[in-house]
Amino acid sequence: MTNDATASATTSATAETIDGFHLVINALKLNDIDTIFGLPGIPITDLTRMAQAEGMRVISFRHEQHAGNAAAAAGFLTQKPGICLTVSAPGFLNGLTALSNATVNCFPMILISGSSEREIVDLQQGDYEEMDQLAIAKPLCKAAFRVLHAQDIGVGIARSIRAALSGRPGGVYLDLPAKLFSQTMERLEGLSSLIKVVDPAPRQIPAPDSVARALDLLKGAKRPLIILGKGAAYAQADAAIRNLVEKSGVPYLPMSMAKGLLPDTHALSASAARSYVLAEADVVMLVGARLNWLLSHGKGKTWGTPKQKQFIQIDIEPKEIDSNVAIAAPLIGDIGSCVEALLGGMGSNWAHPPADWTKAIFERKEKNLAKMSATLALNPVPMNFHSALAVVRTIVTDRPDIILVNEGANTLDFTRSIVDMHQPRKRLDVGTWGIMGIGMGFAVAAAVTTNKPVLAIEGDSAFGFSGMEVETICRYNLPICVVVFNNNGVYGGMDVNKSGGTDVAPTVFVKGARYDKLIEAFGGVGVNATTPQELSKAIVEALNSGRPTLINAVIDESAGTESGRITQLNPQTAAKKS
Ligand code: ADP
Ligand code: TZD
Repeated sequence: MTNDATASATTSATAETIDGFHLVINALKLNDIDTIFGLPGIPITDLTRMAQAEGMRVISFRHEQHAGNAAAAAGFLTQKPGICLTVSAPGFLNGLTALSNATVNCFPMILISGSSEREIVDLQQGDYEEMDQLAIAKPLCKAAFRVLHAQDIGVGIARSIRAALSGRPGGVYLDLPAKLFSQTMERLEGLSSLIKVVDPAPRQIPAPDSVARALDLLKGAKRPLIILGKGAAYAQADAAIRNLVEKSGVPYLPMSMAKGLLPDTHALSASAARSYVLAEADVVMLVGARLNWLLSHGKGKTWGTPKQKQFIQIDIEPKEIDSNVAIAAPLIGDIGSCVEALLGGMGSNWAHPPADWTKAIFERKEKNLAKMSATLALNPVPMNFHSALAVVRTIVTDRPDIILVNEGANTLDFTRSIVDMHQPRKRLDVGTWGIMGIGMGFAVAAAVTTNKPVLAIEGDSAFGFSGMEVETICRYNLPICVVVFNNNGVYGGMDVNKSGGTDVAPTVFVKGARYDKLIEAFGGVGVNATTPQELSKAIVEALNSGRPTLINAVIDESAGTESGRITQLNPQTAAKKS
């Protein structure tokens, strides 16, 4: 629809009055929100123009899901809710996947959607893009609000910010019907109705007896383990967390997005002995990590069950406790406060875990790392995941400030295990759902919010979900280098059509596709890389120049496995096992 297009942003306000558009913009700015990720159209086109005119950064996407993903990643990186702005019904629905995903990941974001007229929607009289958006959003996010009157805009935005950030962070939906934007109020009265949210994520200090209980359990452990999750990365309590690990001397495992919270090369990292420590640990302290499918629900073979295990869990959400197995020592509070309290309670001569535990871990680590080095040193033709990722690993070690975005199946699993991270919050990936399509949205948010170079390592299928956003990357000239691991399909390109028909198998794509050509259409740099040397040269050049780049990395189409490391979740495999 183009009939709302006006050459410049018009406003219903006068010198003495202020309109709904400007109340929204002022309310966001008052709360230090300076960026909107969105996609214009009725009824929010003018809002995007006016926000830009008022000095906000407005990043326009090609599809709302990616704008929403960008808002979610911005929320995770900055501890401020990322804003995604969409049009009504279809635009809202396109943004909704990102809103739900943000909520599942505990990332703070606000999806603001324009909506049709309440009177028509409620009588279902068929308005333009009619939908009862508030009702649909409610079960999929942490909170949902609608504002009908200009004088309530301040409250609506304040409540949205507070709901997104306080307690367990998450997604919030804010419904702004079209008629709201042109409502006017007396200017001073309007401005004074806006709220600057005070202390939106208040510290939550753990109860002293919970701290003592946790320390008692940890002290008695023979084979303790700390697991750091993305909640720990979000909390920005990096120094305290490092202190806790080092002062306790307890080996730790970072979950995917907690990698780099301590450098992956840290002596106490147990990543290279993951199976061993999960099976053998007797006391496990979870720091901002849920015992969900990513940790095999805290039970079964992975955990060496039926061996006795006890858990300490630090989380801001009390309802998380006992979600899968009994938690012997829950520690409810914000991670910074909980970790500081533990450090305080440990005193100055806390005994490190028994040496036979740390020694056994160290030996397994050394063996596994040597095995991995040998695999990484091979140079097969065509490249496989390992030879391509050996290059990425070296580059990320040389440039630890790079933000790595990562999605795919094999591309995800191999990158996570091969590429060491050295700084906190430098790895963004498919998160709790294992969702494809976060790639370009997360990359844009990372570049926009941090001004650091971004390297997106993408499976060819994964890239396809958000690939059109390379135009967005070029349009804003963002320092993003996308590497598509092109193995001709979903998981690989070897599948055959068992009917013998002419259609290719459902997982197979056009063979030998040249993804690098896509970005050239928009003035970016495209490179086809068939060897580790070509790949390395192209990534280094992209990072040095800061120019939007897409590298088509040609990977052996037989190198991957079905579903990467989660093959066991495929129904047929699961059925065979049970
Ligand atoms: P991972 O996938 O890395 O294992 P999860 O997303 O499962 O991590 O877990 C993150 C946990 O962190 C959630 O249970 C969430 O409630 C918690 N969390 C998020 N922010 C904080 C915080 N500031 N303080 C305490 N807990 C937090
Ligand atoms: N759709 C969505 C939104 N999320 C998903 N996770 C999937 C579908 C299913 N899926 C995966 O779990 S991984 C994947 C899909 C389609 C793509 C794997 O292929 P790839 O990576 O090319 O991205 P590899 O490296 O070839 O395995």
